[in-house]
This record gives sequence, structure tokens and C-alpha cells, in this order.
Amino acid sequence: MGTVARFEIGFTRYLSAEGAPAPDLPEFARDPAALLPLYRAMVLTRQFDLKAIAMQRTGQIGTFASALGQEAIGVGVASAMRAEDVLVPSYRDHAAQFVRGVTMTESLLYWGGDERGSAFSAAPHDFGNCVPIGTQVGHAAGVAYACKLRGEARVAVCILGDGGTSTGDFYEGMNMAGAWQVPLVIVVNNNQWAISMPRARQTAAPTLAQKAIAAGIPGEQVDGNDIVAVRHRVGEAIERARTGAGPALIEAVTYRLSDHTTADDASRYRDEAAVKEAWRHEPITRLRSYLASLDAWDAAREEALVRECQQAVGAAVDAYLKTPPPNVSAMFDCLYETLPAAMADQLDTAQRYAAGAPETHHG
Ligand SMILES: Cc1ncc(C[n+]2csc(CCOP(=O)(O)OP(=O)(O)O)c2C)c(N)n1
Ligand SMILES: [Mg+2]
Repeated sequence: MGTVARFEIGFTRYLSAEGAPAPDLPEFARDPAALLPLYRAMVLTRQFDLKAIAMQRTGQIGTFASALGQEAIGVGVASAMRAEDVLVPSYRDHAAQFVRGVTMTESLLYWGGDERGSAFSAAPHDFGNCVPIGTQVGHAAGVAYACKLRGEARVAVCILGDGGTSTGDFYEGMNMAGAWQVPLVIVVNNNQWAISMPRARQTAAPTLAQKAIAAGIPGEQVDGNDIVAVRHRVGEAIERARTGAGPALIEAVTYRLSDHTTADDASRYRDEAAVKEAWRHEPITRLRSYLASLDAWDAAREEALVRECQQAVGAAVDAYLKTPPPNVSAMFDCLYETLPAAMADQLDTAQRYAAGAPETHHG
């Protein structure tokens, strides 16, 4: 038998788990001034996560999906985008959203069940959080197609999970993107779990990146806990897409250090030893060690940054708690031009109950 095609899946890591740089480090990663904003964005996300979980536990938001341990993916991806690009995220992508300018108050409103949390003031063309797994890939391919059709130098960037790559929507969206050669970058956040389903039981494929090959799209892996690798490789893919070179897929390999959401208890299905081992690779300590080796970081600066981030989170929480409740009709507003009778009934019921509802919905 001859060979008609051959494929390889590359893997990129620039910072080791101990924060030691590889000799071929990209230029920006030699400059602390370029890295410090990325470090701050990761620390801010981690502080936000801690607070959001506490708020869910005290009944002040409905549910929450933590990004603990996965901060380098969101921050790395969003920092590689231009403002006019379009982020098409899942529900675990607040790290990326904050870099895009989505406010922490908006994120809390979203998790508090308030539609206004998805009307991003600073990133109005970005999509809201996609909860149905994998469906955002088709949306993103459509956005990218529109950019191409209009001749705009914009790129759609879609983020989904490892579990998302087991869905038909993922394959369909990716196939469209390949067939149309649109400016789309698909980032797979491989955090090893789809709720309680481990990566090994989701597919027999040795990498998720290779799924792109079937769609005629280049696929590669990066160490998703290395912000330099994520930022650099995603940035290259985005700029290739912007100049008409077509779509790409990047699998960022990481680990979900948290429960799936606040509605989950991961200790029921996973081994503590694996989680403990994964903590040795997490992204924030890694970048901090590297910054310290450049004499760009120390304990005093760490303490000041954490305090500053906690204050910013606190201010966002205050603004959230002070937001007056939305109109009761809000949850029906963007569904249909004319509500079907069954929903009109529900709206009517909601409005009658709201008349006797307490003053604030968050309290
Ligand atoms: C179409 C669809 N099927 C099932 C679910 C239920 N569900 C919610 S999260 C999840 C797992 C997703 O795992 P992954 O894609 O790896 O993302 P992660 O939560 O790990 O970031 C599932 C199956 C859903 N939201 N949508
Ligand atoms: Mg996952």
C-alpha cells in the first residue's frame, strides 16, 4: 500500500512547569512589560473565581463555572485578538471576556440570571456564553464567513471544551470553516473532563487537535498552562486567518482544578492524587516564577497585586448587588418577534407574581 497523505500534530511549550524558558522563546516573552498585563489578568480571574463561588454558596448568584487552572487559555487567546475580532465563547471563558473588556459586574449579572449580563458594553459584537455544548462552532464559522464575504480583516475566535469535540456540531462547524476557508480560529480547552467524563473515555484519538485534519484544517497542540505558548501560537493562527490563509484549530492542554460548576462535586468521581499532581503545572505560578527569574516580580508586588484585584472584584460585586432588578419580561424579549401563546401565558404569570416579588432580585 502506498501513502496518499501524511499528517503530524505539533506541540508547543515555552515555559516549563518551573517557569524555565526555552531557548526559542518568542520575542514578546523576553519583555516583562508585555507579560505583566497577562499575569495581572490571570490573577484577577482567579480572584473573581474565588468570590463568585462564595457568592453562589451564599445564594447571591445562581450557578458558576470556575476557570481555576485554565486562566492562561482565556487570557492568552483574548490578548492575541484585536478589538474588532469576534469572540464566540463557552460558559467557562470569563478570563478571555475580561481581557476583551467585559466587566466582572456583567459576568455576575449573567450568572445571576440577568439578561443584561450578556449585553457587553465594551465588546458588543462578541457572542454571549454558549451553554449548549459545541453549538458555538457553527455560529463562529458563520461569523467568519460573514467577515470574509464583507471583505473585512476580522477573525472569529471560538473556544470550546474537550467534551465539545465529541459533538456533531463541532464537526459540522469545523467542516464548513474548512470548506469555505474562512477566518476562524477554534481553540479547544482540553481540561481533561466533560463534567465526570474523563478525556480518555471521550475518544480513542490520541489528540483532539488531529480532529481538524479531517476538515482540511491545520491542528496543533499547545501547553495550555503556558501563557507564552497559548498567546504566541493562537496569535500566529489569528494573523494567518486575517490574511486569508484560512481556519486553524489549537488544542490547549490543561486541567480543570475546580469542580465542573458549583452544581458538581468532583471528589465523587476523580482521584485527589491526580488533582494534586495537576496543581504542579498550573499557569499562574509558572509565569510568576519566570517573572521572578527576570527580576520583574517579588512577594511585595504579589501582595499588592492580589489586594488590588480583590478590591476590583469587590467593587464589581457591589455594583452587581446594587443593580435594580430587570423587567420581568426580559427573559422573553429576545426569543420571538411575537411570543407563541404558551409563552405569552408564562409571561403573564411571571408578571402577576412579580407584582408581589421582593424589591431586589439579587438580595
Ligand atoms: C448539547 C449539550 N449536551 C449536554 C449538555 C450538558 N453539559 C453541560 S457541560 C457538559 C460537559 C462539557 O465538557 P467540555 O466540553 O469538556 O467543557 P468544560 O465544561 O470541561 O469546560 C455537558 C455534557 C449541554 N450543555 N449541551
Ligand atoms: Mg472539559
